[in-house]
Amino acid sequence: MSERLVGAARQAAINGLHGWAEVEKRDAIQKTFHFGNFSEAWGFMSRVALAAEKMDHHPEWFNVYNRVEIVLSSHDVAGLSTRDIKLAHAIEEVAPPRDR
Ligand code: H2B
Repeated sequence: MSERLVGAARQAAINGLHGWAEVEKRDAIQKTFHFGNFSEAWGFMSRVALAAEKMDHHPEWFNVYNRVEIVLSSHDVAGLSTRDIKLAHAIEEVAPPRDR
């Protein structure tokens, strides 16, 4: 378990990510990914799921056809932690080029 990210460390961590934004009225970050079709979106979700299982840290997400919206937050600290930032970086590695 790691601690909630606050202050300058939090800002630096978010700034180090591409396209991730803070969620309004919630201590979490979000990003939406776009694909050519459902199959590509599902392939991406499968890769993210494997990474998440390895890290024992899991995304909240919503998929409709070719779009995947992901929210990252650490439930055990009720907010953003370094585990969310690590998972966000892992997600970027398997993200489609247009969203990187
Ligand atoms: N994922 C997220 N996003 N937050 C958590 O606090 C969390 C998790 N906890 N995945 C993990 C699993 C925990 O429940 C297990 C028991 O390690």
